[in-house]
Amino acid sequence: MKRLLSVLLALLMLVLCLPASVAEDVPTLTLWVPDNPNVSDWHDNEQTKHIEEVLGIHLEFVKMPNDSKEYQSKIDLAMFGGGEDLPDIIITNFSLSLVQLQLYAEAGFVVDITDYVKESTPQLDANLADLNANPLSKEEYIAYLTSPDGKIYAMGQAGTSVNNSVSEGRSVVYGEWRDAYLEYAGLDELTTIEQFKDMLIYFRDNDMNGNGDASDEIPMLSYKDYFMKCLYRQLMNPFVYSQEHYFYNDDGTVVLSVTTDGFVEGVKFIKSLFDEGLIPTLSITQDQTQFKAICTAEPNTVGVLGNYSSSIFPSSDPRRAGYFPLGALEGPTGLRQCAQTPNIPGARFVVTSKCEDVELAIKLGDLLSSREMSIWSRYGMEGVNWVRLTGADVGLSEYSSLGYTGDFNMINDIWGNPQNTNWAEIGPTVKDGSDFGSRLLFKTGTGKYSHTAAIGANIINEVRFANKENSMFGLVFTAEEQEIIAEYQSAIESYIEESFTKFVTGKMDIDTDFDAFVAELENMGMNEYLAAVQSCWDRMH
Ligand SMILES: [Ca+2]
Repeated sequence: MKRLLSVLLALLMLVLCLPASVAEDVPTLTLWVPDNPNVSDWHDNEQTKHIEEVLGIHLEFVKMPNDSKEYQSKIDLAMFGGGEDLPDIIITNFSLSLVQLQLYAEAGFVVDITDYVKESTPQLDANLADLNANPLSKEEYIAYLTSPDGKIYAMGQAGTSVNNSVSEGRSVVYGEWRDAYLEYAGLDELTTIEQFKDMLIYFRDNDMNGNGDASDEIPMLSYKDYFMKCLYRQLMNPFVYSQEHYFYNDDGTVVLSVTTDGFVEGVKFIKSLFDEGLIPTLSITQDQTQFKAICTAEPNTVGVLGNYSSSIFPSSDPRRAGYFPLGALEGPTGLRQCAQTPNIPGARFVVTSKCEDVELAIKLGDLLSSREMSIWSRYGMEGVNWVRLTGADVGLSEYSSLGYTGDFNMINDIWGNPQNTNWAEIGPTVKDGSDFGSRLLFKTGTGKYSHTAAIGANIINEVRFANKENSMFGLVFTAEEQEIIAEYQSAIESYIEESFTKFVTGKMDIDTDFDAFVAELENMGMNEYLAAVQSCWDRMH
């Protein structure tokens, strides 16, 4: 009897216990995620467990294709197929189109989260307020994620490194040769475009590499892929603001920089470099393989690389760490500027009409956008994957010229490998170029041949001259505007590139052919093109 009682008691306890765990009624959110090979198991994942514990929720995952095109078509199918198959939340490893999101919302399957994003994201707000080198304000975060109808349908991922934000408009100079010139010229640093030209002449006329031949030095060299970026923007910005797509904001009016007097002056200056043999025309025609072969040969022959870095050198070659950004050079009218791409967030987190608790979904998006989760999602866990360094352990930072020290070190780097520690930066995260990843410790020996440490040593002379007033980035075009952009943009840009190379090599004359050049741009639809950019700009600002 006593035994029966104990069995009954045990059964009763089991019955009482069973519903107890189910009856806890843990809210569940279902997420679509890409089947990324580096996230071994979305359920059995340290970051998932942490999130579930912090928010008191359960997360269910449905794996979608890791390939962005395939993932996008799954989303399209579900959105335009009645929405039955949708999860509560979609997170992606690519940026969704803000115009497309608006269409999904108009079809009734994506939730307008404007008010939530503006007012109910304390962790995101704290993280944004903490960004340094390439900051992103809450106002900018909102503007860059707002669809053309004025509503927000997604939370975003922002993480442009400070290096990537300026690298496309940069040329780098060989430090040893630059220093020899500065000493010869009695200068502390290179400031003006005239000093720059004088330096190239010095490289041309002297046996810089010490091989007994004063004629084998190439003062500046580029290649076709980066000629209109690294070389053009570096040398044109002292004359007129130059960024991608050649347009700029002139106090609310969109202007094509190549139609200005500044462009004419810039062309004349750059042409003088070609005329004096300071830049070989090979820079316009050769590909990266040829460029690399010339630059990496021994002894060194190239002074200035029209390239974003010296990463073309192997890590065993000291020259990899020997090239430094020129920094913004001052033009004849005192202009000293460069273009810096802002830290633009891409849409990576969408709440669908299937979600019954939008507030909870936003809490998840907000938590993922926190500093702690953004670091976790990229670098893993403190003490397990990375450590903070103090005292004598603190080393050289990648961004030493921005005042940062190497106070962070990876001890078990999981990035790019199958693991179950983090979400591999899928979904909304917010970082900037001054953050952990850029503050890696370069230990003696490895740092010696790091091209990024060399960049960081002079990047201050780029970012402190970033022109934000004239810059135009993060444009969100409507479908109609996009159609116009697609029709004209690439043809106009090809014509600009072709004409610029003709101007600087003497095949066209900037004095006599400039008017015809502008007239041809007009023939090509420049005004209609600029009107589309203007209409987008006006809506966004
Ligand atoms: Ca020589």
